[in-house]
Amino acid sequence: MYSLNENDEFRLKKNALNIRKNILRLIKADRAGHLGGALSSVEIMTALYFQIMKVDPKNPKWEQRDRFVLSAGHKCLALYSTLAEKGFFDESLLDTYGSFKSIFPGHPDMHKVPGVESNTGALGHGLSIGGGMAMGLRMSGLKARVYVVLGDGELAEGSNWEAAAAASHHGIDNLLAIIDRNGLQIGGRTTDVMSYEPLAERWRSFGWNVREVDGHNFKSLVEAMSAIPFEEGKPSLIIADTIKSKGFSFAEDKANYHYWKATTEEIEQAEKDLAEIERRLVG
Ligand SMILES: Cc1ncc(C[n+]2csc(CCOP(=O)(O)OP(=O)(O)O)c2C)c(N)n1
Ligand SMILES: [Mg+2]
Repeated sequence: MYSLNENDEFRLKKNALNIRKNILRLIKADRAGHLGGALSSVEIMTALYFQIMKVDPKNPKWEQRDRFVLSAGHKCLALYSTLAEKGFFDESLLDTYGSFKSIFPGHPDMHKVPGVESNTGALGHGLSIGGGMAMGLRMSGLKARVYVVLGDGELAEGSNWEAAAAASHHGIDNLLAIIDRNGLQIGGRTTDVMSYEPLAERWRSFGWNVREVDGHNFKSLVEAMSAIPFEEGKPSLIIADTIKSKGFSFAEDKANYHYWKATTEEIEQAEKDLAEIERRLVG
């Protein structure tokens, strides 16, 4: 079993802080964006890009790379911020977000942003895309893996369940799906709007091997992510329990920060919150 050492955990926490800073930088550029689901997925994205996935920022199309699909495409502020932190493009480009010639649309575009593997944004498609990629890699004899991040509200799209059945039927065990279970979707609690709980049992009944972890804890995330396939011949699923808008004190666990039109006061508070995280991390 893989265990994350303290140096690596510290390094990942610094990456996550920088990614949250990048998210705020994007928001400052356009004064608006999908905040909550981006912030809840930061540790998931950090663990993937800075500990688990084999990618080369200088050669984004490297054939043997692992693939990442952000099925919940509205979380793209987290993806752009992570790709910037990883070095896929210059961080200063983030300041163009929202302007006419920016390479960063409101949902990911593989033709514009280096490192983005698939266009997403219409919820419910990423798992089919990722499952197909994983099958293709297997057929080509490549050892690479595919990682797909889903939102918990997104599961209301029925196409996810077709993809889940297909991945199990085809025994796609180079596929890891991660559900960012922040408990909220666009208009309220996921369990009120459209509940798919109990999630773990449902996915197991679809033939997946499932683990539930604290989605803000690097030790738990990395331990689970590095153990795939959890079972040979089966697709793997991590249900990551998270807090929507994690890190911005005024917005945590509130549905109305799903999409944020930032006020000057809130931006100042977000800056203070990040400075406090930094103070606690590095003193
Ligand atoms: C097919 C489709 N229907 C509706 C939407 C509008 N929409 C964008 S985000 C969202 C809620 C998603 O909730 P969740 O998956 O839990 O995302 P998170 O909490 O991580 O932001 C909805 C309904 C969409 N993007 N695509
Ligand atoms: Mg959600």
